[in-house]
Amino acid sequence: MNKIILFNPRSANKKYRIPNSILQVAASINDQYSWVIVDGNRELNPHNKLTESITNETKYIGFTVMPGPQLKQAIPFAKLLKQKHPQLTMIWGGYFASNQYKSVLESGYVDYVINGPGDYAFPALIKSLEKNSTVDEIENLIYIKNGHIHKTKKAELVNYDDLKPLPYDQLDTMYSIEKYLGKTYLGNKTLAYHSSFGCPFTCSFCAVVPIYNAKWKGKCAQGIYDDIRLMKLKWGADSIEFHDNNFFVSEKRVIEFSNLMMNENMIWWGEGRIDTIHKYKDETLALMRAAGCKMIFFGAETGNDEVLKKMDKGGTQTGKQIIEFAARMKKFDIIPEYSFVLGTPADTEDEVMKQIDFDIDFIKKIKTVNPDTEIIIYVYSPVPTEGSEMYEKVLASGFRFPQKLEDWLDDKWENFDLRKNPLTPWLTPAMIDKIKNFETVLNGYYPTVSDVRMGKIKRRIIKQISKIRYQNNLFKYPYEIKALHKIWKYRQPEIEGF
Ligand code: B12
Ligand code: SF4
Repeated sequence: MNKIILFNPRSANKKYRIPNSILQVAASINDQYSWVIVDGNRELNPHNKLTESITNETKYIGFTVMPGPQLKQAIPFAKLLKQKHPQLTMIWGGYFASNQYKSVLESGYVDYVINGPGDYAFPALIKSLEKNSTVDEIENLIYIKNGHIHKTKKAELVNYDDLKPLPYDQLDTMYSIEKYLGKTYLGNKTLAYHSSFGCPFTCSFCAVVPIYNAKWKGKCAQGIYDDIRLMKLKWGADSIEFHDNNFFVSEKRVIEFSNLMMNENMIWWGEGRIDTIHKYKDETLALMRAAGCKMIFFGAETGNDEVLKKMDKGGTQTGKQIIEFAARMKKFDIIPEYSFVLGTPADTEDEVMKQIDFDIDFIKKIKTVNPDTEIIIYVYSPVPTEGSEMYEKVLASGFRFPQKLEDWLDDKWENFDLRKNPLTPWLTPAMIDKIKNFETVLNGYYPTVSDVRMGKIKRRIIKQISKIRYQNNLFKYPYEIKALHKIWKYRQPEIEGF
């Protein structure tokens, strides 16, 4: 008896997390309608499970969709379900759906896209559809009206403290929560937790920007702590991954949270900005570490101040600061996990290549200052940040997103999503090779600490093998390192998450 089915398409082969996106949507309707979650990560045959879950009472089916591998189930399953059950209303949400709404809606098998947070939009939509009343006034909605795509007004940011609690107990009856708390570098039972919406910045390569327009709102420290305590006492969570786009916006919130966590003996990780946290007082950094903060993910992006400007990185981040901050984090024993975006557009091919060389050299400098710094390398993949200088350049170069939803299933667009090969006209194969080969050698010389299966001996062997290449910039054809990565199933946090 499920009025609503909520589907989380497979996103991870092994380390799957609590499906927070779809669970938060379930929370929004929990006291009003019957629902069931189908988690593609936990099902051998999710399509069968979806079909079995459809009862006479089922009227709505919601998919959460981020770019990349989730599309492999999302697209064909939505198409098949709609063909077989045309009476079902198909609703998509999540970053892919919000940013690529045009191809999603024009596919003909998705009826509504929730544009950003669904906490109020989703129950409002269901209520209207149940009453057969107009949906035009519902904020955060995109749909086709009279043959044209119609976007309703964006809602003010949701106040996180007002949201209904996540229905963990109900999820546990469908999929055991314990199995969602996997082993990571942080602990044996790591909880994925999301505590804020948006981000106050407007980096022109970032998919958060078109959805949140430089706004951020977070749950209060006490509320986060209460949830975490519950997960610790009930299911034994011993560590936390914060999935916020920017967990550290408010120093006050971080101090309050750290004070609460002081005696919990739990390790935690989150994402933040270098310039924001560089402004934190020394006492705050020491407090965070004492309270369990062991590693923080930062978008370093590039060491070139000119490119940082073009990226609209905002704030005060500079190349000099990125290096200084890596050294500062070492003092506090917090590992900075720096992500770089290589291969941004420039006026000439020569400039693009010079920029790649510059950043390779810059990453090596960071490693000298603080060898513990984890480096994540992405190749720049455009997101539709309309109006930004960078996106204008992208369009001028001839780059276009797929027009048809099913085109996203093509291998080349999957590589695009994984930020591995972005199909951007200004990047030549030689440039991609250089970035990839450097990444392989870097991961050989400095294997990520987040690969918990890789023991000391393996680390020593691969480091030794990669040494001459790394020290002498001999990055071409690193087949021997690639072979070891393959045999040892080296895990890349940039694809599989932390
Ligand atoms: C967890 C996570 C993952 C996990 C997947 C976890 C899982 N499901 O098992 C892993 C680590 C595997 C992953 C991988 C990737 N991810 Co990811 N991921 C996230 C992360 C950190 C959290 C998602 C989450 O739980 N959010 C919490 C919920 C509550 O928020 P939400 O998803 O926005 O949901 C709300 C609304 O969007 C809406 N909504 C969402 N779904 C639905 C569905 C319906 C029916 C409705 C009505 C509403 C609705 O309502 C929700 C409540 O308000 C986000 C960043 C973020 N902060 O969201 C990135 C993020 C979604 N990932 C991103 C990317 C790019 C990827 C990758 C493709 C690439 C990469 N290299 O990182 C890979 C590959 C994906 C894959 N394998 O499919 C980007 C997407 C950017 C873009 N271009 O659109 C994000 C935004 C990170 C970023 N800032 O760049 N990811
Ligand atoms: S600071 Fe991070 S999350 Fe915020 S807009 Fe920039 S890249 Fe996106």
